[in-house]
Parts: sequence; C-alpha cells; structure tokens
Amino acid sequence: MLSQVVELIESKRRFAITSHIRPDGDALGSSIGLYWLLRALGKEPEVIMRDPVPHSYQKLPGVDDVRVTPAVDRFYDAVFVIECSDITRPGLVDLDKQLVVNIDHHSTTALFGNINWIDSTASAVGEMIYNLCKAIGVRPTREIAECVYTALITDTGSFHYSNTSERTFKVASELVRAGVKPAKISQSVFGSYPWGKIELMSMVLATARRDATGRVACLRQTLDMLAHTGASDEDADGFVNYPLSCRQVEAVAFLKESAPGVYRTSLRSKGDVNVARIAEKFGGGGHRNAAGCTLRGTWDEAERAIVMLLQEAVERHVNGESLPFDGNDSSSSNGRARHPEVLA
Ligand SMILES: [Mn+2]
Repeated sequence: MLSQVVELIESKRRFAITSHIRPDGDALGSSIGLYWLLRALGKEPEVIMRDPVPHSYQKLPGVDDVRVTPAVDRFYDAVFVIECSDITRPGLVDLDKQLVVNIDHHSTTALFGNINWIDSTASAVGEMIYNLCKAIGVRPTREIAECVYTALITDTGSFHYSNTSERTFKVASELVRAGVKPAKISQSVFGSYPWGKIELMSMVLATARRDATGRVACLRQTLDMLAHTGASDEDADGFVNYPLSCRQVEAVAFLKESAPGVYRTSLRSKGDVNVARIAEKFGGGGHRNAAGCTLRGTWDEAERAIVMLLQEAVERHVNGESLPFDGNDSSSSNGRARHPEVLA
C-alpha cells in the first residue's frame, strides 16, 4: 500500500523502474514521472525497459535516460514494476531476484511484489504517481507533470473512457497549473505518426465489415500489409476504435495476423457488453470494454468464432429491443442473415 511505498522510498536510495513490454503512455508516463519524483528527492533512479520507447512518447522529458535492456543486470535497493499483471510482463530476466514494488490500477493484477500498491479507482497509474507526490511532499515539477499528464490522456482516451472521473479532471487541472500545456502534449503524443501508419490504416480500414445486425464489426490486418507499408505492429494501435465510432456498432474485433494462421486479436465494446469474458475463453483477458486474445485457424474460421461470441454478448444486452438499423445499406437487402458469413 501507499504508506509502505513512501517508507521504502524514504529509507532506500538506488531504484530501478520498469513496466510491461511494448510500453504505452501510462507505462512510460508513470515510470518516467516516478523517475523525476525520485530525482527530486535526491535518490538514484533508473528507468529500464525491455522494449524501446515508441515514437509517440519520444518527447517525454527524460526519455533519453531510459535504458533498454533484456535483464535486470545491476543491483538496486528496489525495483518498481508499473502496471503489470504479473512478474513476467516486463520481460526482464532476473527481476525476481530483486526487491519488487508492484504498482498497478488493475484489480486483476497478481500480488507478485514484496510490496503491492493497487488502486483500481485510479484512471491510470499516472494518477497514483501524482498521489505519491502528494504523500511524500514533493511539488510536481514540470517534468513530473508532463509525464503524469501523458499517462492520463492515453489511458483515458483523452478523457473519453468510463475510467475518467472527477478525480482525473482534478489531477489534470493541477498538472496544468504545474506547467503542462495540454495542446503541446496532445500534439507530441497523437501528432507524431509516421506515414507508414496512415498507409496501414487505409489498408486495414478497407477490410471493415459488419454483421447483418450492424452491431458487430470486424477488421483484419495481414502480414502482407505490414511488409507492404513498412509499418510496425505498434502503428496499428488505435485502429480498433474506428468502427466503434459508428452509432450502431456495439462490439469490434480486430484480427492481426502474427504468423500464418495465428491472429492477435483486440476486442472493444460499448457499455455493458463484456469483451473481457470473451477474451478469457481464448486464454486472453482485459477490461469489460477493452480486451485481447489470440485466435487460430483460417481467417474465416477465426473471424466466425469471435463474431459469434460478440453477437451473443451484444444480444444479451440489447434484450430484444432492436436498435435502429440503417435500411438503406445494401448489405441488408438480401435478408437479415443471423450468421457472420456476411462478414467474410
Ligand atoms: Mn494503465
């Protein structure tokens, strides 16, 4: 819990901070924010990650001090592990030989640390780092504020998602007072895409299909598309959200071919439609409205299996009360087929 974290920081000096592989905005913003907090206290912190920092986060203050390494190859008094569901998520060899502090805002996280500080009411771990600042008596510097603000806007989808609370806005407001320029941060996070991402997006969105009800949509990304555009896997981040911006669409599956016949799949939904339950059936997991899993088989088999489950989940929540369907759409003209063949 928080008091144990404060006590540990006050009594020790050499710290490492790490987070999960393929780090996102909360992973990096919270890790580097904590780094600046420890520096402000005169400690010796180091951020270590297995994977390099994606282009969206290259402008975070202190990003050049992040050390990319496959192992915890130095001795630290303690290692902070940020938003990881278990101790293997950082992908670092020998992490289990250190004193580990687990900091997360997912209620499903394993209590793998020597100290575990879990706050599932926080919109992002960044919000927790801000609370830690307060608890330990450090006024947020501009560096801390920019890092924490980046964590907030990425984990809340720019304050769009249901984890956005009154406290999120309160913290955001205090960060702006500490020197954050919101437009500048948004520009560096969301306006730094390589052209390959735009090309990949145009190919992936061209595969968009929906079922006969119009409520379940699907996207595909083939290995060929990556090869053709030179885009990286991380460039596909966010594509899954586009179909959900259509009024009728309640659930989306985005199948990304990672090897022939193997598809890393992102699931998204609105409201009470629970996609975490569906992901768990395929050995994956996540949150109610955002989850992931791996599917196998031919494209059509994989898509049919996941779409069927999404349709069931959507139907359970629609309760026979049909949403208005756009009757002008040509895909509905030959009958309201209940099966996802129309997606193929
Ligand atoms: Mn997070």
